[in-house]
Amino acid sequence: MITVHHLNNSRSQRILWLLEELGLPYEIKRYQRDAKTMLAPPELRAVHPLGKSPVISDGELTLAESGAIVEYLASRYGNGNLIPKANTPEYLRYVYWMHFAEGSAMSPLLLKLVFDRIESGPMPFFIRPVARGIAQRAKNWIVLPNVERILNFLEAELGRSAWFAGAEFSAADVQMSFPLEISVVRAGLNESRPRLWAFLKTIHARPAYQRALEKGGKYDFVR
Ligand SMILES: N[C@@H](CCC(=O)N[C@@H](CS)C(=O)NCC(=O)O)C(=O)O
Repeated sequence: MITVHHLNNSRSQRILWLLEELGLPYEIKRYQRDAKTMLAPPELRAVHPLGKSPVISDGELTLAESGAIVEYLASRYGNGNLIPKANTPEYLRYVYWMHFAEGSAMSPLLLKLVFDRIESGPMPFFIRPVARGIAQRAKNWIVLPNVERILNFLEAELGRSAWFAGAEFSAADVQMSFPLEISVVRAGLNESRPRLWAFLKTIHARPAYQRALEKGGKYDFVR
Protein backbone atom coordinates (compact mmCIF):
# COMPACT_ATOMS: atom_id res chain seq x y z
CA MET A 1 0.00 0.00 0.00
CA ILE A 2 1.28 3.46 -0.91
CA THR A 3 1.18 6.07 1.87
CA VAL A 4 1.15 9.78 1.05
CA HIS A 5 2.44 12.05 3.79
CA HIS A 6 0.07 14.87 3.01
CA LEU A 7 0.44 18.41 4.29
CA ASN A 8 -2.67 20.59 3.99
CA ASN A 9 -2.55 23.21 1.20
CA SER A 10 0.59 21.84 -0.35
CA ARG A 11 2.29 20.14 -3.26
CA SER A 12 1.17 16.76 -1.97
CA GLN A 13 -2.28 17.53 -3.40
CA ARG A 14 -0.95 16.85 -6.89
CA ILE A 15 0.36 13.45 -5.72
CA LEU A 16 -3.16 12.53 -4.58
CA TRP A 17 -4.41 13.66 -8.00
CA LEU A 18 -1.85 11.51 -9.80
CA LEU A 19 -2.73 8.47 -7.70
CA GLU A 20 -6.38 9.00 -8.59
CA GLU A 21 -5.49 9.30 -12.29
CA LEU A 22 -3.60 6.02 -11.97
CA GLY A 23 -6.48 4.37 -10.12
CA LEU A 24 -4.15 3.15 -7.37
CA PRO A 25 -5.17 2.42 -3.79
CA TYR A 26 -3.34 4.57 -1.25
CA GLU A 27 -3.63 5.85 2.27
CA ILE A 28 -3.14 9.40 3.48
CA LYS A 29 -1.23 10.37 6.58
CA ARG A 30 -2.21 13.95 7.36
CA TYR A 31 -0.06 16.79 8.67
CA GLN A 32 -1.25 20.31 9.49
CA ARG A 33 0.73 23.47 8.81
CA ASP A 34 1.39 25.72 11.78
CA ALA A 35 -1.32 28.39 11.50
CA LYS A 36 1.13 31.22 12.17
CA THR A 37 4.34 30.19 10.42
CA MET A 38 2.71 27.97 7.78
CA LEU A 39 5.59 25.53 8.31
CA ALA A 40 5.12 21.76 8.41
CA PRO A 41 4.94 20.12 11.85
CA PRO A 42 8.14 18.50 13.20
CA GLU A 43 6.62 14.98 12.87
CA LEU A 44 7.32 15.15 9.14
CA ARG A 45 11.04 15.15 9.91
CA ALA A 46 10.65 11.63 11.26
CA VAL A 47 9.56 10.59 7.76
CA HIS A 48 12.25 12.52 5.85
CA PRO A 49 15.06 14.70 7.29
CA LEU A 50 13.91 17.82 5.42
CA GLY A 51 10.43 17.60 6.92
CA LYS A 52 8.66 18.75 3.76
CA SER A 53 5.71 17.40 1.88
CA PRO A 54 5.13 15.43 -0.26
CA VAL A 55 6.80 12.24 0.84
CA ILE A 56 5.47 8.82 -0.07
CA SER A 57 6.25 5.38 1.18
CA ASP A 58 5.70 2.31 -0.93
CA GLY A 59 6.82 -0.88 0.82
CA GLU A 60 10.44 -0.38 1.83
CA LEU A 61 10.79 2.78 -0.25
CA THR A 62 10.50 6.29 1.16
CA LEU A 63 10.62 8.99 -1.50
CA ALA A 64 10.52 12.79 -1.23
CA GLU A 65 10.53 15.58 -3.86
CA SER A 66 7.33 15.85 -5.86
CA GLY A 67 9.02 15.55 -9.28
CA ALA A 68 10.72 12.32 -8.24
CA ILE A 69 7.48 10.99 -6.78
CA VAL A 70 5.49 11.83 -9.93
CA GLU A 71 8.16 10.19 -12.11
CA TYR A 72 8.29 7.12 -9.89
CA LEU A 73 4.53 6.59 -9.73
CA ALA A 74 3.96 7.22 -13.45
CA SER A 75 6.79 4.96 -14.59
CA ARG A 76 6.15 2.18 -12.04
CA TYR A 77 2.36 2.09 -12.23
CA GLY A 78 1.32 4.01 -15.34
CA ASN A 79 1.48 1.14 -17.83
CA GLY A 80 3.07 3.57 -20.24
CA ASN A 81 0.05 5.88 -20.12
CA LEU A 82 1.23 9.10 -18.55
CA ILE A 83 4.74 9.29 -20.02
CA PRO A 84 5.33 9.92 -23.74
CA LYS A 85 7.24 7.27 -25.64
CA ALA A 86 11.04 7.44 -25.29
CA ASN A 87 13.02 9.16 -28.06
CA THR A 88 10.12 11.31 -29.21
CA PRO A 89 9.92 15.12 -29.15
CA GLU A 90 7.03 14.71 -26.70
CA TYR A 91 9.28 12.79 -24.30
CA LEU A 92 11.83 15.59 -24.31
CA ARG A 93 9.11 18.13 -23.63
CA TYR A 94 7.83 15.90 -20.82
CA VAL A 95 11.31 15.84 -19.23
CA TYR A 96 11.63 19.60 -19.67
CA TRP A 97 8.34 20.41 -17.89
CA MET A 98 8.94 17.86 -15.16
CA HIS A 99 12.10 19.80 -14.27
CA PHE A 100 10.77 23.25 -15.04
CA ALA A 101 7.93 23.13 -12.50
CA GLU A 102 10.16 23.03 -9.42
CA GLY A 103 13.45 24.10 -11.00
CA SER A 104 12.28 27.36 -12.58
CA ALA A 105 8.61 28.14 -12.01
CA MET A 106 8.45 27.82 -8.24
CA SER A 107 11.50 29.91 -7.30
CA PRO A 108 10.15 33.38 -8.14
CA LEU A 109 6.77 32.39 -6.67
CA LEU A 110 8.44 31.45 -3.41
CA LEU A 111 10.44 34.69 -3.42
CA LYS A 112 7.20 36.60 -3.96
CA LEU A 113 5.69 34.91 -0.90
CA VAL A 114 8.73 35.74 1.22
CA PHE A 115 8.89 39.41 0.20
CA ASP A 116 5.11 39.82 0.54
CA ARG A 117 5.40 38.49 4.09
CA ILE A 118 8.30 40.85 4.86
CA GLU A 119 6.21 43.75 3.57
CA SER A 120 3.12 42.96 5.59
CA GLY A 121 4.45 41.03 8.60
CA PRO A 122 4.62 42.41 12.14
CA MET A 123 7.76 44.40 13.01
CA PRO A 124 8.78 47.48 15.05
CA PHE A 125 7.33 50.61 13.42
CA PHE A 126 10.73 52.27 12.89
CA ILE A 127 11.98 49.31 10.81
CA ARG A 128 8.84 49.00 8.69
CA PRO A 129 9.62 51.65 6.02
CA VAL A 130 13.11 50.21 5.47
CA ALA A 131 11.87 46.61 5.31
CA ARG A 132 9.08 47.58 2.94
CA GLY A 133 11.46 49.49 0.72
CA ILE A 134 13.85 46.55 0.46
CA ALA A 135 11.01 44.09 -0.22
CA GLN A 136 9.51 46.29 -2.91
CA ARG A 137 12.85 46.85 -4.61
CA ALA A 138 13.61 43.12 -4.65
CA LYS A 139 10.18 42.38 -6.06
CA ASN A 140 10.43 45.01 -8.79
CA TRP A 141 14.01 44.13 -9.61
CA ILE A 142 13.89 40.35 -9.91
CA VAL A 143 10.73 38.69 -8.65
CA LEU A 144 7.85 40.25 -10.59
CA PRO A 145 9.67 40.47 -13.97
CA ASN A 146 10.54 36.77 -13.71
CA VAL A 147 7.02 35.73 -12.75
CA GLU A 148 5.67 37.78 -15.66
CA ARG A 149 8.15 36.29 -18.15
CA ILE A 150 7.43 32.75 -17.00
CA LEU A 151 3.66 33.15 -17.23
CA ASN A 152 3.95 34.69 -20.70
CA PHE A 153 6.19 31.82 -21.77
CA LEU A 154 3.77 29.20 -20.40
CA GLU A 155 0.82 30.89 -22.07
CA ALA A 156 2.67 30.78 -25.41
CA GLU A 157 3.74 27.14 -24.91
CA LEU A 158 0.15 26.00 -24.44
CA GLY A 159 -0.49 27.50 -27.89
CA ARG A 160 1.67 24.67 -29.31
CA SER A 161 -0.42 21.80 -27.97
CA ALA A 162 -3.32 21.07 -25.66
CA TRP A 163 -1.07 19.70 -22.91
CA PHE A 164 2.43 20.60 -21.83
CA ALA A 165 4.19 17.62 -23.43
CA GLY A 166 1.99 17.44 -26.53
CA ALA A 167 -1.45 16.30 -27.60
CA GLU A 168 -1.79 13.78 -24.77
CA PHE A 169 -2.29 14.43 -21.08
CA SER A 170 0.86 13.37 -19.18
CA ALA A 171 2.39 13.33 -15.72
CA ALA A 172 4.10 16.62 -16.67
CA ASP A 173 0.67 18.30 -16.56
CA VAL A 174 0.25 17.03 -13.01
CA GLN A 175 3.67 18.40 -12.07
CA MET A 176 2.95 21.78 -13.73
CA SER A 177 -0.43 22.16 -12.01
CA PHE A 178 0.98 23.43 -8.71
CA PRO A 179 2.98 26.44 -9.98
CA LEU A 180 -0.04 27.48 -12.03
CA GLU A 181 -2.43 27.14 -9.10
CA ILE A 182 -0.03 29.13 -6.94
CA SER A 183 0.26 31.76 -9.67
CA VAL A 184 -3.47 32.37 -9.41
CA VAL A 185 -3.39 33.09 -5.68
CA ARG A 186 0.03 34.70 -5.52
CA ALA A 187 0.79 36.28 -8.87
CA GLY A 188 -2.54 37.39 -10.34
CA LEU A 189 -2.84 34.70 -13.03
CA ASN A 190 -6.35 35.11 -14.42
CA GLU A 191 -8.50 34.98 -17.58
CA SER A 192 -6.17 37.46 -19.27
CA ARG A 193 -3.98 34.42 -20.02
CA PRO A 194 -6.75 32.34 -21.58
CA ARG A 195 -4.76 29.18 -22.31
CA LEU A 196 -3.39 28.87 -18.78
CA TRP A 197 -6.81 29.67 -17.39
CA ALA A 198 -8.45 27.03 -19.59
CA PHE A 199 -5.75 24.53 -18.59
CA LEU A 200 -6.59 25.04 -14.91
CA LYS A 201 -10.35 24.81 -15.50
CA THR A 202 -9.85 21.61 -17.50
CA ILE A 203 -7.67 19.83 -14.95
CA HIS A 204 -9.90 20.90 -12.07
CA ALA A 205 -12.90 19.38 -13.84
CA ARG A 206 -11.25 15.97 -14.24
CA PRO A 207 -13.01 13.35 -12.10
CA ALA A 208 -9.66 12.17 -10.70
CA TYR A 209 -8.81 15.73 -9.62
CA GLN A 210 -12.18 16.06 -7.90
CA ARG A 211 -11.73 12.75 -6.08
CA ALA A 212 -8.28 13.86 -4.92
CA LEU A 213 -9.75 17.10 -3.60
CA GLU A 214 -12.38 15.22 -1.64
CA LYS A 215 -9.81 12.91 -0.12
CA GLY A 216 -7.13 15.53 0.53
CA GLY A 217 -9.31 17.93 2.50
CA LYS A 218 -9.22 21.70 2.39
CA TYR A 219 -7.09 23.00 -0.49
CA ASP A 220 -7.18 26.76 -1.04
CA PHE A 221 -5.50 26.87 -4.43
CA VAL A 222 -8.45 25.98 -6.66
CA ARG A 223 -10.15 29.21 -7.70
N1 LIG B 1 10.77 20.89 -4.26
C1 LIG B 1 10.07 20.22 -3.19
C2 LIG B 1 9.46 21.28 -2.30
C3 LIG B 1 8.83 20.70 -1.04
C4 LIG B 1 8.19 21.80 -0.21
O1 LIG B 1 8.73 22.90 -0.02
N2 LIG B 1 7.00 21.51 0.29
C5 LIG B 1 6.28 22.49 1.08
C6 LIG B 1 4.77 22.32 0.86
S1 LIG B 1 4.20 22.87 -0.67
C7 LIG B 1 6.48 22.27 2.56
O2 LIG B 1 6.58 21.14 2.99
N3 LIG B 1 6.46 23.36 3.33
C8 LIG B 1 6.48 23.32 4.75
C9 LIG B 1 7.81 23.66 5.34
O3 LIG B 1 8.73 24.05 4.62
O4 LIG B 1 7.91 23.54 6.57
C10 LIG B 1 9.02 19.31 -3.83
O5 LIG B 1 8.63 19.56 -4.96
O6 LIG B 1 8.61 18.32 -3.19
